[in-house]
Amino acid sequence: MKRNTLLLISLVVFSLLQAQNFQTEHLVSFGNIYQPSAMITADLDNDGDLDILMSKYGSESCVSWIENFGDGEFGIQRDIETNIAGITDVFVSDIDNDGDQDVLSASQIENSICWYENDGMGNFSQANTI
Ligand SMILES: [Ca+2]
Ligand SMILES: [Ca+2]
Repeated sequence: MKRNTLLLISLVVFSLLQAQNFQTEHLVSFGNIYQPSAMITADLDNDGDLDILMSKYGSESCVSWIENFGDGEFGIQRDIETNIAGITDVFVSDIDNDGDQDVLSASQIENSICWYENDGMGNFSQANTI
């Protein structure tokens, strides 16, 4: 009996998980996305919604963010860094403990880790090399 109950619970959970279908994909288009290397979401302008932070690795290596308008629509690509080659990863954290999300980047080619101070509205400082 106990085994049958566990089997029934497992089947119900499995059925519920199978019922979670994703709807149609939504393309976030903001121009050339050549050789993207990393992407995360974070509220970079403190308006309560998750924006997109991304990096590109190749000849157009950069760190950029795209504002989420909160209704499934996104703004234009805003560059944070365009002078460091080979950016392989991005991360966010409140590095200076002022309540907003600052951005970090890692470059495989330049063997560097940098952070960019956020003014709280999505405007970022020049690179601070760590
Ligand atoms: Ca936001
Ligand atoms: Ca901060």
